[in-house]
Amino acid sequence: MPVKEVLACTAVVPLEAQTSFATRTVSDRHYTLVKVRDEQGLEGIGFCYGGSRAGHLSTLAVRDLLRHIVVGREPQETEAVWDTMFRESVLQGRRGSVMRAISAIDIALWDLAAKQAGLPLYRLLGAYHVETVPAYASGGYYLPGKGIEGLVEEVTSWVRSGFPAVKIKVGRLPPEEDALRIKACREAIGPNVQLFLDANNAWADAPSAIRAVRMWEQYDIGWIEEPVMPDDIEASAAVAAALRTPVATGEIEATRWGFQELIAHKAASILQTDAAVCGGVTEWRSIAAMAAGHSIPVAPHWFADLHVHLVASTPNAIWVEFFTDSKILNFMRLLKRSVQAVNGRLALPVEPGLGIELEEAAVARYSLDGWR
Ligand code: SMN
Ligand code: MG
Repeated sequence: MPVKEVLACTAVVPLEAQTSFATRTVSDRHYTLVKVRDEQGLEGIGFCYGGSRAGHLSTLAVRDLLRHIVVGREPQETEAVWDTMFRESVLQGRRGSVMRAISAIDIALWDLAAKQAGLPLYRLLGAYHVETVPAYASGGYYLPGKGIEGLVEEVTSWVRSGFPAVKIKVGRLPPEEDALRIKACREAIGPNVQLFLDANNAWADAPSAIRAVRMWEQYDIGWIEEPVMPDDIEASAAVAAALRTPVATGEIEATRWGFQELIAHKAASILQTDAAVCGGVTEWRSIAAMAAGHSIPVAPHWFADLHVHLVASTPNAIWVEFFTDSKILNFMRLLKRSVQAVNGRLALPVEPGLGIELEEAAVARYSLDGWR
């Protein structure tokens, strides 16, 4: 059943409180939403994150650059549609906002294909996990007045609800001060819960990153995430070679060619490929398979409602990243329901497709210029 209509919308969703990580302070989040509708009115939903300014760049790419390629195609023709979208946008795109737009369309096509098949997406892709998938709890942001006490409260609440691993932000403070936050977390969660650290590209060079992380290694760190800028592949490799702590990266990286570079340079031990950034479900699966051939695990970035399906259908995918706090990651405010944690794992949806439904009233409230 071919696609009759493709619509896109920009939603600008304010945060209840300003929140910070190493390199930014954020007060609202922009999302591009995509609907692909077939001739019977069945709808696939796709989405991507557009940061906190000009999120409509991806929406514009869907409407003016890519839509004409999708209309009239069957949603099962994901490889062909992807290839055409990539080739046709090669001057404007290849990564960034245009690749996020390609990702959102590809996600919507997979959602529709799975709905047409009457299967949850992970079952259409090939289930590896059933019922639940492994997840870690993520957050640990810098908020005004939060302090070490607030941080400890946050991570211990995750451990109490059963998560076997937790992640906090680092790199905004001098390493000696972050050391106090990390030490407090390790003491609070005990020796048997993994502790991941996310630096969000905090350091300008490898020596600064190595110096900071060495100070923290005594607290048994599961990984250090994005120590340097995404294109500083050699610096990431230098950090990875120097530290006992594994390096995880890739949440802003795109396409098989981008990830091939990371792998070839041994820049990371864990790839955090985000299907809403890298080129959609189609490209995510190519990247995960390439990583598997190098014995590299994948731990996709955020968007748990999407990545539960990809982790559930990929043997070398090890975690879904789960945010418990919608004050910080507010995408779930646009949804009727969101994936649920059960004893520290995530329950796989039973509905056909991704199993998500938009809360249209919320979308309308936050929309910049409606569905067009
Ligand atoms: C993050 C960045 C942007 C959106 C959500 C989450 C963060 C993470 O880098 O990996 O937790
Ligand atoms: Mg991150």
